[in-house]
Amino acid sequence: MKVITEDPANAETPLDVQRGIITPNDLFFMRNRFSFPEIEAPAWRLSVAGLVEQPVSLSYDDVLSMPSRSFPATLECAGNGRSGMDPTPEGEPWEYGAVSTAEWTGVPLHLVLEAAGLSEGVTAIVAEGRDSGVVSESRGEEPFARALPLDKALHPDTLLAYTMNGEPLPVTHGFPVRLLVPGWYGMASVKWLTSLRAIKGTFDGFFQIDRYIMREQGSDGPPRPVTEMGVRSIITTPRSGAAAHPGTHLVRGYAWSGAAPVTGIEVSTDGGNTWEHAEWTSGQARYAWRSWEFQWTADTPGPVEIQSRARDAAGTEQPKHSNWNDLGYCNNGIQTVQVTVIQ
Ligand SMILES: Nc1nc2c(c(=O)[nH]1)N[C@H]1C(S)=C(S)[C@@H](COP(=O)(O)O)O[C@H]1N2
Ligand SMILES: [Mo]
Repeated sequence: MKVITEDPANAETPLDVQRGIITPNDLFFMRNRFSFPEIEAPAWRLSVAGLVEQPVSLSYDDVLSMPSRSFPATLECAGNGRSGMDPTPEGEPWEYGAVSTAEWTGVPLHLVLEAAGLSEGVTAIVAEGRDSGVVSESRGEEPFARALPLDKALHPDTLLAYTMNGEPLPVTHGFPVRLLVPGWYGMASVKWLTSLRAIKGTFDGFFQIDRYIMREQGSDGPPRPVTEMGVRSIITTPRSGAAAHPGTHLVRGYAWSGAAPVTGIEVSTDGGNTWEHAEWTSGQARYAWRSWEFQWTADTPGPVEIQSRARDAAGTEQPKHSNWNDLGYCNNGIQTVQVTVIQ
């Protein structure tokens, strides 16, 4: 792993170790605000309360005994690629490896919410994790908590996830139970989940109103919460800075989008002047990225800029540059890999 900070543990998956669609658990990127909470499964409870008819408290075994679903989904940190923004905003200096994919199993969240019975007028579910710490001088200590709008909370693909690639969730990824909000940036997938609270109106937690919001340059509107992952592709081979001899080389990478499956992938080896179709090497999936490859023939010695550009089934094309914002989120702009052709 490429370690960004030791404690809290923040680390990205080195791009060139990624193979196939699934990221092994021990290579899956990690994003943590605080130190890991250690939870004993038998002592853990999930409380479902707030504006509900019947508050519910679930044990780990209760969750395991409920109907479950499994599917692969890509999780990307909203700060992935922040170091590629110009000027570089404050925050963890992620390159392009704060994104990974796992096969998740869990209970559709709506089953648990329906068991508690949501009251009339509920607009969001506040999901809170066991981890906490001082978030700012004025606010003091707060847990990691996020409000999920009701429609997304009730979507059948939003899970209380308890396995990752067929194993119980590792401590580092939210044991015993986390939210899995597929298609959305990672901050929505609250780890070490301990409480779900049905609310009406707004939630003013630090990670809701001071972080994971878009304050776009030149826009006077109120900040928007960060939600769905933008359409994006990354190049995993070659590495930026690599040297290549004249001849044929394989360019490889991944593409994904929160809105819809990705259906188009193109590569440019002349800094974005001309584009050619690359080949998918995995099938279409609703929430998982797809792998692709492209045969590049290096000829004239000198510097070459390799880029990739994805398009999703909703018709959205990956932009050349994303909108710069002071917290450095949602950089789905095209990545440039610099390679030098040498004799
Ligand atoms: N409780 C809790 N949940 C959390 C976080 C956290 O710090 N605490 N970080 C969030 C962020 S910003 C991301 S990108 C994902 C990362 O999930 P991972 O560490 O399993 O890759 O977890 C989210 N859920
Ligand atoms: Mo994140």
